[in-house]
Amino acid sequence: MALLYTAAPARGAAWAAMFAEAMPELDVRLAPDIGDPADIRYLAAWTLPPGLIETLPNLDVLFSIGAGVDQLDLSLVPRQVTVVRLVEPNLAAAMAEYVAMTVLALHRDLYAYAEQQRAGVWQPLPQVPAGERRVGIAGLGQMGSAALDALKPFGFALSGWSRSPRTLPGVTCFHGDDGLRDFAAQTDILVNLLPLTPATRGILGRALFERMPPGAAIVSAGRGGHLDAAALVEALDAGRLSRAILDVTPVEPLPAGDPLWHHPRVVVTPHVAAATDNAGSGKAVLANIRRHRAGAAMQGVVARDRGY
Ligand code: NDP
Ligand code: OXD
Repeated sequence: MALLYTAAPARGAAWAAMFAEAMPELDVRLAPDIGDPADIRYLAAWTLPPGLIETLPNLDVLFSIGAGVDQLDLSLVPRQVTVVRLVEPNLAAAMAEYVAMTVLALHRDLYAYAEQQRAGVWQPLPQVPAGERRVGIAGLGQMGSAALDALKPFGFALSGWSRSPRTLPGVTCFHGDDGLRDFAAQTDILVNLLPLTPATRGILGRALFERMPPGAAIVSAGRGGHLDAAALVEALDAGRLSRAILDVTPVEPLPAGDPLWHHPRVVVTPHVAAATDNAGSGKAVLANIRRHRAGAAMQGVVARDRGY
């Protein structure tokens, strides 16, 4: 019985050492050293190397190295293979930090003060109490819930949007396509933590921006495919939106010369909001392999019809 690992080599080495101790009966193979493909029951990947999955006749589970699975072409994955995304506390904790950092920076005008400093301007801006700042989280899963927990102590007026109805203490919850309209209309800072699916592709676009209150800001740490970059630049230039903080961009790395690099009201970080942690991801995958071998439900199983 073997696990084939096909992503960053340093993490592969860390996993191999960890698994050798915790589950010696599992042979961890680091691509391209596949050995006998018939031994491989588990595959761990960020993206699928072309032509690989077809050569693994006994594959049971495909583990994503990240929380999202859109980067894996699931049409290549045989129906009998279970796809599992990463559910791991360090990932959620890192996302909570990123959201707290960016929301507070927007709320307290940090970027405006940085601009003023560059211009040598000493000018206090009006301070809005947190309770009057409406922060909306799109996506109320592992990432969204951790972000809400991090924001609660500041006293923001919190709301959230999901596909199915949710009830969360202290959070005004919206759901579904109809709920999106009302959610957007009452959100000053919108944080995107959605998975990328056919239903969410391009969601950060003109229709949404037009529903948001004038001067609203967005933070996107979901996926680049959520964003219509031209609509964003148009909304920023028209003053409809005040700022955008983007951890994910339609093309990654963001190409040289892309207008997002130099737009004065856009901040770009290079897809680092929550990086997969070597030890934490290894522990999570190991725990899921144990569950699978015991016939128990694994954590993070992807509903392939929903795409997340
Ligand atoms: P989950 O699957 O736990 O949560 C997804 C949430 O999105 C759920 O609340 C779900 O609704 C909601 N959702 C899905 N589709 C829709 C829709 N069509 N309309 C409204 N709501 C929808 O995912 P995670 O929280 O673990 O991760 C979310 C995403 O964050 C990942 O897919 C990945 O793209 C991104 N990510 C980015 C990272 C980075 O470093 N930038 C790091 C980690 C993750 P419901 O509750 O009804 O199911
Ligand atoms: C993820 C990511 O999906 O790092 O985990 O983006």
